[in-house]
Amino acid sequence: RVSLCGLQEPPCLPALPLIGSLLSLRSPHPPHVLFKELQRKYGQTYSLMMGSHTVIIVNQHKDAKEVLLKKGKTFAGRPRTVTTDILTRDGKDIAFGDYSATWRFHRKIVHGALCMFGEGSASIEKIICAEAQSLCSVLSEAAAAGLSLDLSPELTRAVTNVICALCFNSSYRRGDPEFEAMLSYSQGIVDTVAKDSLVDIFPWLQIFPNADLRLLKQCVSTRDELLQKKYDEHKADYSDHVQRDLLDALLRAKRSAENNNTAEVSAESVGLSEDHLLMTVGDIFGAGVETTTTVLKWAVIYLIHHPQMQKRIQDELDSKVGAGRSPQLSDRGNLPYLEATIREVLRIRPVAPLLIPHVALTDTSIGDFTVRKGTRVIINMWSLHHDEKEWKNPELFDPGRFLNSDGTGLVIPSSSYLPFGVGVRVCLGEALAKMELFLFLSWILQHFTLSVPPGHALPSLDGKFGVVLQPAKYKVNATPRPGWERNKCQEC
Ligand code: HEM
Ligand code: PLO
Repeated sequence: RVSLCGLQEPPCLPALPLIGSLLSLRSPHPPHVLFKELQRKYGQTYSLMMGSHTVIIVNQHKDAKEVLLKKGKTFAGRPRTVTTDILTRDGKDIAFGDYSATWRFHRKIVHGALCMFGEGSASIEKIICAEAQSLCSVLSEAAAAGLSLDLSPELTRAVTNVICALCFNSSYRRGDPEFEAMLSYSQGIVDTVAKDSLVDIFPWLQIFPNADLRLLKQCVSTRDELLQKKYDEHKADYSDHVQRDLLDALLRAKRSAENNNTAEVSAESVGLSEDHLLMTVGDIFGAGVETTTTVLKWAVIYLIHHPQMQKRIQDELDSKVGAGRSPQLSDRGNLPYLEATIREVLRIRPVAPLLIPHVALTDTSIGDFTVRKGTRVIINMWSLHHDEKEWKNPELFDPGRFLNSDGTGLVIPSSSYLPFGVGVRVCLGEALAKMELFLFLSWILQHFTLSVPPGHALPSLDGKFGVVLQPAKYKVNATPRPGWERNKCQEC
């Protein structure tokens, strides 16, 4: 079909009334893999119908950059869906909230609060290193007892405590019941939210009993209790003179809007209602926990699969940091192989393989295709990161592709690499996540060699598709490296 301006509509998968293209989407593969495959039949950019919504799938970096960067504001909208509305009280958060003055204001407050932790006694670096140290002592205890470990709860606790410090100025000890409750509700949310499940395609299905929706509502209500408790505590000891964390920064913005309250400008109308504050801090807490933990779990899996790469990182650590001190952020430039490994993990297993859907806010175009206002656009990061024209053997884990020819410096070998997105909706936690990945991995590998427990198969490289691409459970042995046996580690 040719539109008025002469541009064509993108090729569309077969669609039926009501169910849209659902029949063409039946596949044993997860959506990101299926959408990559469908390029062969429909080309790099094509559309499909989800119920009554037109969705364009973008599989190639040139079109992706047009959407995210060149026309970033035009495509900055987010769709309203049944599950994300439950999670975010109808889009009153940053990630799933539509493009608006409220969204921009909340991004600014979060950005400011994260920057506040750049320096000083409570600096992010110090907080992360304290957690890395506590993580290493748990691994050390397990090693001394000859135990294999599911690293997931300990990695999650370490990452959670970093974001807890930034959001709530608090932390969790091992076995804390509130932490255990958080682990369980958050997994329930990851398993059920924003998967383009049937209810999101057919909102009227909500009237029928639906196990996923029931689980989501239950998990969201547990999360809400936790957020409300933190909110009430902060409100009770709030002072205009000290800003301890993100929640204080949000409360300060609310107070200042209330003090300037006029008939037209209330805290409510500029998006500083209690709901908005809770949803913003809920986003940062949720994103802060699930994304970084998932990348660390993938990194450990790939290190176990490739012991020679682990050894190379350890050699680099031994020669550039040595045994007399712990790694710090200023070592980042001196440990290129570790950095290259982190980049490769983010390429081969992107945290959010389909990002969060974008929405066209006006009639516009992508490449030679016309796009109508309201169209949903899915950027398939999986296709970008596994594009055979851009990456040699894309399925192969090879940190070396991010190094220059003599292995001493870092490069980005292709423009088809956007692990944190780009443009107005770019990830708000990119800098924090990179610091955490670097420090946690360097501390772990300075102290331990990770391997699969005897008699166990290597952990699976298949991810479970959801709002984040999670690996399956696995166990590891963390063997202290020579010189880092128990006594020495307790000293550090
Ligand atoms: C959005 C990746 C960690 C907060 C995103 C997006 C991606 C992404 C791909 C979507 C961009 C889009 O829709 O165009 C990652 C990766 C992480 C990570 C790979 C870890 C390695 C974090 C952390 C935080 C965070 C630690 C919190 C401090 C957010 C928020 C958004 C977002 C709030 C929504 C932005 C918006 O819609 O305006 N992230 N993220 N992320 N991320 Fe991250
Ligand atoms: C993770 C489960 C939490 O309980 C709630 C939550 C909040 C924000 C979401 C996050 C979940 C998943 C990862 C998301 C993040 C906002 C931005 C981030 C979607 C659902 C990414 C990678 O885009």
